Amino acid sequence: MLSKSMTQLLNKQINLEFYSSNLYLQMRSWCDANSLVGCARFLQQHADEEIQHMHRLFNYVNEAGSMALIGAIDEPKSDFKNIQEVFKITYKHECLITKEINKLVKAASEEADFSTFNFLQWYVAEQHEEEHLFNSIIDIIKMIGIEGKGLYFIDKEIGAIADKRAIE
Ligand code: OFO
Repeated sequence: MLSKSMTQLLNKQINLEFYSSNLYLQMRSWCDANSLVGCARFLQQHADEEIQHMHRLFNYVNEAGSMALIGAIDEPKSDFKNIQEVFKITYKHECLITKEINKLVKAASEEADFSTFNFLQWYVAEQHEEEHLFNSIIDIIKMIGIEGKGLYFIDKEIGAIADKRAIE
């Protein structure tokens, strides 16, 4: 059985995962509008993953005897300077998610709610991967550069990352 405060915290995280999905979906739209098909593929894939993260939490809250609640979801940013800014924002956003997951883990530990503590370990591992993934994309963009044909090669590289992840 979840405590009232733990239920509220997990519901807040459900909302944040929804927001993450919408943010990446909106970025996908920006990439489509700017003919960056590889980046669009990657961001769509990531938007779908965030929905899976949301469902995992949603099911856990309901299975644990509480009720998952969907609140209002903030409107995501839709205008970006360039692809570098898009991925800088994704990295910053994932760092924020990590902080939120850590707060949840801390709260579960303080309440001695070991079921939730155990459930959250999947998110701890996932955040480590997410930060690494987005940080490595920022490095790729920096290395290739967005000038001239750079954008074409960046798009190809990021599309290839999406394709590789799709078959893993
Ligand atoms: Fe990209 O992170 Fe969800 O949890």
